[in-house]
Amino acid sequence: MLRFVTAGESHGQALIAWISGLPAGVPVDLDFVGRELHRRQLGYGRGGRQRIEKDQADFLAGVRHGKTIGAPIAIRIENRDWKNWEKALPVEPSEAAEDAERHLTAPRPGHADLPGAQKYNFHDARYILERASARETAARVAAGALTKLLLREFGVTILSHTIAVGHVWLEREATWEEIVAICENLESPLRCVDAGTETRMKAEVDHVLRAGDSVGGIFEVVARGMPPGVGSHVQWDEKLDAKLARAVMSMQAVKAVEIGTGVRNAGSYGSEVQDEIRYDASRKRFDRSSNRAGGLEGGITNGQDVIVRGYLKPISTLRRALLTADLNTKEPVKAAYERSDVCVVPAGGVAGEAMVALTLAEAFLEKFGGDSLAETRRNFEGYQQQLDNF
Ligand code: EPS
Repeated sequence: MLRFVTAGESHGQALIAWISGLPAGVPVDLDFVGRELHRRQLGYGRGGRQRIEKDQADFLAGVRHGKTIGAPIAIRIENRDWKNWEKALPVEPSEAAEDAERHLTAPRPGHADLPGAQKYNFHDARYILERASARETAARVAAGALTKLLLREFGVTILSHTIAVGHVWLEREATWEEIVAICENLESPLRCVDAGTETRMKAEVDHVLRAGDSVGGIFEVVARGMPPGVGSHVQWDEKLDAKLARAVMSMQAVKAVEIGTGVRNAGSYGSEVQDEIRYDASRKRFDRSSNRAGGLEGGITNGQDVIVRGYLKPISTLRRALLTADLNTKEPVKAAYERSDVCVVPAGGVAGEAMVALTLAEAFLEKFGGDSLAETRRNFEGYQQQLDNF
């Protein structure tokens, strides 16, 4: 059973990712993991924090001689910013810390600040925002990179690109080749495959930066190479589309998830939506003339690209602050502002890739199992034969 959790606060010592259930013998390409962490740090519209951090995965357990050993894997990612927060957030009780403490009592509308403070009975949202922060997605990306490496062994590649930033949309389909190219181009400001659209997206970010506002958008994760038959239609909690929706919805600031062109499909006729089936005798596989279903039918992969879109609301930390009520005085005040990003759509896409990879790997291992990569591969190859002879 593949499981993963994270620990860590935005300005604490470090982030921790813990992942267990990967078979033994998966090659762990450390450069690949580092590159994934680096990709998540990029993007036009990020705040000053990314100039402080240089995320690196320190493997504490579960990987030896460059391969997984079947044991739980623990990864540590240092927060370089911790040195600026040590006095404010000491582990031990410290009276001297009081001057350094950075209380936040004017909860930001849209943030976890207020419901979290009420739930944990703090009259200061500091501890809430520390954990609610999307800094945590660095740990997800590290864990997700390991599942990408597992899936890569079976010919699965997971990438993402930006569909919308604020009011600016990519108004055409992106080809797989374009998505591959834009993911390789680490200089691309917003990871949008269309240069003209990306320029307009940048202008949207510039606009909110000037206005003290923030902007959301849509990222699209595409997983190519998943075999048909992963996931299940038989029970609500076994449906792979549902698991993907939960995984992506769990990301900070994501307020909607779409599989394929699910939103548009709801307003179209059946004949315009369903993807017609054909048989490709050369590959001995069924195929489709389109992929509006996003590679999933009945909660099962159908062999087409798995396509998951995450809709990010604009970040709730605003320089031009909205009205709120103080946690202590209950008086109307302006919401707190502290250093923040104004647009995180490309970073959201990288974290979305990780969540999709973790979810697909879990379902993949449920179907093919195996304690060692060789055993998983035998099971996978047996199934490929079954498909060949179908
Ligand atoms: C975040 C606020 C900003 C972001 C942070 C998420 O951090 P800070 O308050 O230190 O400026 O940069 O994201 C990251 C640090 C990261 O690595 O993604 C928040 O409040 O969610």
